[in-house]
Amino acid sequence: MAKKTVVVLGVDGYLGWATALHLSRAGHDVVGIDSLVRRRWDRECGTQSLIPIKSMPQRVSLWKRLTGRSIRWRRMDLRNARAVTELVRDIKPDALVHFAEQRSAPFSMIDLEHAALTQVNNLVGTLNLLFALRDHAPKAHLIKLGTMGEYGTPNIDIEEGFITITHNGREDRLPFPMQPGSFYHLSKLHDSHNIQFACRIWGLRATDLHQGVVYGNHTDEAAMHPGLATRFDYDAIWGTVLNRFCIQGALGLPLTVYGRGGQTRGFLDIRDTVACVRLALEHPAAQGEYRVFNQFTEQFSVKALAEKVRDARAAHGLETNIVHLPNPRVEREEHYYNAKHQKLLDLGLQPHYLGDTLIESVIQTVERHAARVDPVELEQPNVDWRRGGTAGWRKLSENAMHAQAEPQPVLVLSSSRKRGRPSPSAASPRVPQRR
Ligand code: NAD
Ligand code: USQ
Repeated sequence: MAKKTVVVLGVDGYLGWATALHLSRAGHDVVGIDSLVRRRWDRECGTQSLIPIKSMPQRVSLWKRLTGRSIRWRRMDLRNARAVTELVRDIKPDALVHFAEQRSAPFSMIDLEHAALTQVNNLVGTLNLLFALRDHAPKAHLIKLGTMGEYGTPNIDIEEGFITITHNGREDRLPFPMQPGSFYHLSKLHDSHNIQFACRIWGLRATDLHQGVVYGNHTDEAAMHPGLATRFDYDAIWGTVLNRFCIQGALGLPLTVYGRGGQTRGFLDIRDTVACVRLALEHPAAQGEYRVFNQFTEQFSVKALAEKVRDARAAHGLETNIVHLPNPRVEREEHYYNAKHQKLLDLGLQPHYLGDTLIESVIQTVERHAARVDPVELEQPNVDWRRGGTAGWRKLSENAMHAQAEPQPVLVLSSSRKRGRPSPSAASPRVPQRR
C-alpha cells in the first residue's frame, strides 16, 4: 500500500491518538492536529481520564524514540478558518481523518450554552475543512467520524447511509431517515448533510463512518509503552456505557442501567476503530462520492452488557449488582434494532468480538488506576435530557458565566465530594472493595 500523507484531526483524543499510532506504524506520514480543548473541558467538568495521559509533545517524542517514526504535531483549533486553510494548503494531504469534535451527548444536553458550543464547534470545524478542501486539496479524501446515533432507533432495518424507496410508483435512493437522540448526535447529522452537499456540488470525496459505541483501551501500538496510553473516560459525562460498567464492576459498585435497559446500540472494540479507519484510508471514496459505512461489529442491549460484566465477575466468585436508575435520557428502552454493517467487512475487517477476556483486561486496567477514580461519577447521571444539568451544575454555570468574559463550559460538582478531587492517597473508602 502506497504511503499516504494523512492529517489526523483530534489526535489528542481517545480514538485520534490510537488511530494516529496505528496509521504511523502502517507506514503513513501522519500529521496530528488538536486544540487540546478536551483537556480544558475535563478541567472544567472536574473529570479526568482513568489512565494518565502524557502531553502531546511527550507522546510524539516517545513514539519517535520507540519506533523511529515521526508524527508531526500541531496545535490548532478547527474553528479557526485561516489556520485550517493554511494547514490544508501547506500539507496538501492525501486524506484527513476527522475526530476533532465535542463528542459527549450529556455535555450537549446540559443547557443552551453547551448545546450551542457543541454545534458551533462541530459544524464550524467541519465547514472550515470543507471549504479548505475545495480550494486547496479537492482530491483529498475526507474520512469523517459520524455516529450510529444519527439513525436513532427506527422500527425498520437500518441501511448503510441510503435506502431505496418506492413512493407513488416512483423509486429513488435517498439518505436513510435520521432521528438523532441529543444535540450532540444532531451535530453529527448536520455535519453529514454538509459533507454530502459538498461532495455533490464541489466533487469532493468523503467517507462518513457511522460509528457505534467504542469500548476498551488496548491497541497494539498504545500497548507498546505506558507513556503511549490513550485516554479512558468513565465519568457520567464522557464515559461510554461498557467502559463505565467495567469500571463500576472492578470497583464493586452497582452497574447503572438507565431505565429498562432494552436500549440497543452497535458496539466495537477500539482495535476495530483503528482498523476501520485504515481500511477506509487505503480504499478511498471515488472523486465526488459521499459514502457511509456503519462502523460497529456487534449490537447489544445495555442490559445484556451489564449481564456480561456481571457474569465475567461471577466467574471469579464475585457478586455484582445491576441497578435500574430512572432514565435521564429520552430514548426508547425496548425497541427493534437491526443495523447493517457489511461494507467494512467486505473491505476485509476482521472484528474483535466482545468476550470475557476483554472485560477481564479492562477490569485489570481499572484496578491498576483505581486510586484515580471518583466514585461519585459512577453513581448517578448528572444531566437530564428534559431538565438539563443538575441544580448544582446550574449554580456553578452561573458563577462561571460571571467569572469569564467569553461563555465557557462550566465546572461540574455533582456533590460536595467533587469539590476537591481526592488525591490518590485519599481515595474513597469504597474503592478498595474490589476483586
Ligand atoms: P475525545 O473527546 O477523546 O477526542 C476528541 C478530540 O478532538 C479531543 O482531543 C479534542 O481536544 C479535539 N477537538 C475537539 N474540538 C476541536 C476543535 N474545534 N479543534 C481541534 N481539536 C478539537 O473523543 P473520541 O472518543 O476520541 O471521539 C472522536 C470522534 O469519534 C468524535 O467525533 C466522536 O463523535 C466520534 N465517535 C466516538 C465514539 C466513542 O465511543 N468514543 C463513538 C462514535 C463516534
Ligand atoms: N447508559 C446506561 N448507563 C450508563 C451510561 C449509559 O444505561 O451508565 C445507556 C444510555 O442511556 C444509552 C446507552 O447506554 O442508551 C449508550 O450511552 P453512551 O453514553 O455509552 O453512548 P452515547 O451517549 O450514545 O455516546 C457515545 C459516544 C459518542 C458516540 C456514540 C455512538 O460518547 O461520541 O457518537 O456513543 S452511538 O451511540 O452509536 O451513537
